[in-house]
Amino acid sequence: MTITITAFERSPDRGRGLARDMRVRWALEEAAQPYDVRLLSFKAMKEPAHLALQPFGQIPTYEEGDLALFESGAIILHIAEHHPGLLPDDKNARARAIAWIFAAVSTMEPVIVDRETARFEEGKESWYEEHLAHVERRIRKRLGELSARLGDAEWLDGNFSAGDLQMISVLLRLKGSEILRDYPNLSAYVERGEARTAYRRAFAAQKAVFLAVSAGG
Ligand SMILES: N[C@@H](CCC(=O)N[C@@H](CS)C(=O)NCC(=O)O)C(=O)O
Repeated sequence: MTITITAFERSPDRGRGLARDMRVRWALEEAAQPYDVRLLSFKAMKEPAHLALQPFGQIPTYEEGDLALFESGAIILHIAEHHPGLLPDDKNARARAIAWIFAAVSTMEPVIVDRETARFEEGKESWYEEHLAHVERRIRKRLGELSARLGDAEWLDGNFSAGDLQMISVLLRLKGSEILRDYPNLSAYVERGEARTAYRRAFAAQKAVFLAVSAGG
């Protein structure tokens, strides 16, 4: 059955791999599943046809036969549950890997995204710098906790799993910032994720969309 995902026609991150279709592409590459991509303009994302798939008018979505899914965490869990390689066979280890998918999107991502929201929406306010200091303190708290848990391990819990995939995807939003550099084990963890063949294939596919659109003007 053909898998179709949605992605930005013109990604605001200019092909830096931050748009959330990247996680889904990465999971599909890890699972060696071919997929089609439907590119959407910002206008199309808010129209009824897409809202029927994604009630918040966002990407990514995932369609396969009569299944339509939204939320990157749910999509990644679905892919991981239906293809080998992204979740351990042992029941308890599997449950823990799933917990890391949730930790990435519900504990780590909100504080990290807050920093981007503050920059875009409040960057010109007189109180922005002070506010940013609070936002960054909250990020550092979570990074410190995650760093302590990861320690010297290669991945969060045994072998690479969908939990690592989602966590690294979230941490990548801090790539290049000194906040992440202050946690060398987390920086190295992110780099290990980026070095995976599946990640590189997914990144190249997403970047190709940006390059094609740029070349077309
Ligand atoms: N929690 C959602 C977030 C989806 C999301 O924020 N998508 C962004 C792109 S990465 C988007 O579509 N932004 C455009 C908008 O919200 O209008 C998920 O993980 O799938």
